[in-house]
Amino acid sequence: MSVEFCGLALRHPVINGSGTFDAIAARRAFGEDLAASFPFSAYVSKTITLQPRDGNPPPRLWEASGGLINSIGLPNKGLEVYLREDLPQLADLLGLAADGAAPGAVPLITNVMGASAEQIAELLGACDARPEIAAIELNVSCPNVKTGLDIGADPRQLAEVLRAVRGRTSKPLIVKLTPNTADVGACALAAQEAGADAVSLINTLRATALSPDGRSRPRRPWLGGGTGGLSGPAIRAVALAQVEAVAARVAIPVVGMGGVQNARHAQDLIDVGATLVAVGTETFRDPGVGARIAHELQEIMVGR
Ligand code: RRO
Repeated sequence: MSVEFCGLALRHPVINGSGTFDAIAARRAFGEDLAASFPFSAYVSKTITLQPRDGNPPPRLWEASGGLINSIGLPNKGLEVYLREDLPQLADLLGLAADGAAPGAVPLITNVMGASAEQIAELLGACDARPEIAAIELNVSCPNVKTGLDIGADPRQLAEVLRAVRGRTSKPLIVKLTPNTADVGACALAAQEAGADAVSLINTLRATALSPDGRSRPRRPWLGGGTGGLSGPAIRAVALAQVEAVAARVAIPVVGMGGVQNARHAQDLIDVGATLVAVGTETFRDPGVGARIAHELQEIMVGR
């Protein structure tokens, strides 16, 4: 079940989707058992920005048919506090030595997002200096401050930004693609050509929900942030199609995700070319789902 990913030796191919599993909060809730048998083979942090952010006003969640619309809005403590306060706790929880060495430990992948190449360069440079961080995942679903368009939705803009920042880190760089684009394969190829070591997908699909009070006119958006992103089983078939399209276009490893609830769903993503599978929304229902899926995947592989 072990798998090599961007130079990292992972125990199995199941990791978490960024923003869906807060390991520090989970340790408080579930105790030391979590550290003793961490459910994922690598841990992906929630998205960190340069400055602290409060996130969107409530409501932030809408339960859709077979899925969840979130409009969380990137609440986080900002880079400085993440590095000072969260990183030591994560290193302890994941079993990382002070120099980042991780024999038997769970490698840490820090997810970052910036609204310009300058911001992203600063985030990458700061993460590069920390041995606890094994790899960096760059979330490119953020609107460009100048154009207002998502950086990752346009292959040319994505390549331009990546070329400008790539030199700021020698750690593996995973680009988390947005599914809200005309040609996700072209975006993945642009990322590869601009120096990405891997791509991950899919992030959530742009979605909205109207207030259930049908009498209000005009009908109001339910989510405090206006629109949100759809995740969960409702997007699984879209994820499978996009992961297949991307894996056919690039030579770098692909992390597939979107609506994975069991090993069959994970195996589907692997069969269309994913090296790793990430589990997101399902972890809200079952925080131990990563270990369960890894175990079930092993049974499928033995039976093949
Ligand atoms: O914080 C969010 O609202 C959020 C982010 Br950064 C993301 O990448 N995907 C998502 O569904 N929500």
